[in-house]
Amino acid sequence: MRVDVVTVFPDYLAALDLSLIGKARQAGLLDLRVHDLRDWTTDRHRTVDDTPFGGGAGMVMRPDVWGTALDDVLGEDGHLVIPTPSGEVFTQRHAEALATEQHLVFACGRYEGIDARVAEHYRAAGRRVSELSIGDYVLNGGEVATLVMVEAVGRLLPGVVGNPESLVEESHGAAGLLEYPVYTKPPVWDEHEIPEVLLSGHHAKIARWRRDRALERTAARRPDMIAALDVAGLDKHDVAKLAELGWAVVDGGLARAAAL
Ligand code: JD8
Repeated sequence: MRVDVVTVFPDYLAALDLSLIGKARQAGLLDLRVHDLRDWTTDRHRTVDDTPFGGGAGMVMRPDVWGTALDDVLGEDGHLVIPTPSGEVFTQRHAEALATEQHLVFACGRYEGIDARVAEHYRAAGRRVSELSIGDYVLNGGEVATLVMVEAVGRLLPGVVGNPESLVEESHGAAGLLEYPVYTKPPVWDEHEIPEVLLSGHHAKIARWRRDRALERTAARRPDMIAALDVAGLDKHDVAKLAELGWAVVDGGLARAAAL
C-alpha cells in the first residue's frame, strides 16, 4: 500500500518511523511519504491560509494550494482521507475497509480547517473521499488523527503484525466484544494473584473464562456493542452469561431485560 500525508507540520508524522509501522516501511510492506503543503505555495511567504468568508475567528486553509498539492499526490487511484471533527467517526470497520485500498492520501488541516470546496471538488471528480473524525473531542489539526488512522490501517496489512492470530481476538474485532483481561509473570505481584484457571492448562475452561470476562467488560463499558452483537454468534453459555448481565434475546436481537 502507498500512503501519502500532506501537512504543514511534517515532523508531526515522525512517529511513523518507529515500531511496527517503521519496520513495515523498511520491509517495503508500506510505502509512506510525508509532504510539506508549503512546497506547493507560490508566494514568497509560502501562504496556505486566509480569512474566512462570512467573517468569524481564525483562518481557513486555501483551496488553490490544496488543489495543486493533491493533484500532484493523488495519482490515478488515490483515496482522499480528510480528518475533520465534523466527519464520520472512524472505527475498526473503516480501518478494515481502508486497508483494502492501494493508495491513501491524508490531507492534514490546521487553523479552522480546509476550504470545503476541496472535498467537493474531488468528489465531483469521481474520487473516493472520506471525511473522518477519530472521536468527539477537538484537536488543533489533522496530524494526530492521521497518526491514529495510519497505524490502525497499517497494522492490518499482510505481514505487518507478526502473528495475524492476535488480530482476531482484539477489541472491536470480528467478535464485536472488548478484550478480556491479560496477565503475565510474576504470578503474584504485590499480593495480587492471577485467576487460577489461567494456570490450569485447561484450554476450554480458559477460553470460557476469557469469553465471560469479555462479555462482562463489554456489558459494563460498551452496552451499545452488546446490543449490536449477532445472536447467531452466541452459544448457550454466552446467552446464560448475558442473561446474568441483564440482557435477553428478543426477536433475534439482544435487549436489556429490564427494558422488557
Ligand atoms: C482536522 C483543523 C482544528 C477544528 C477549530 C480547533 C479529527 N476528532 C477530531 N477532533 N479534531 C479533529 C481535527 C481538528 C482540526 C483539523 C481534524 C483541522 N482542526 C479546528 C474545528 C474547530 N479548530 C479531529 N479527525
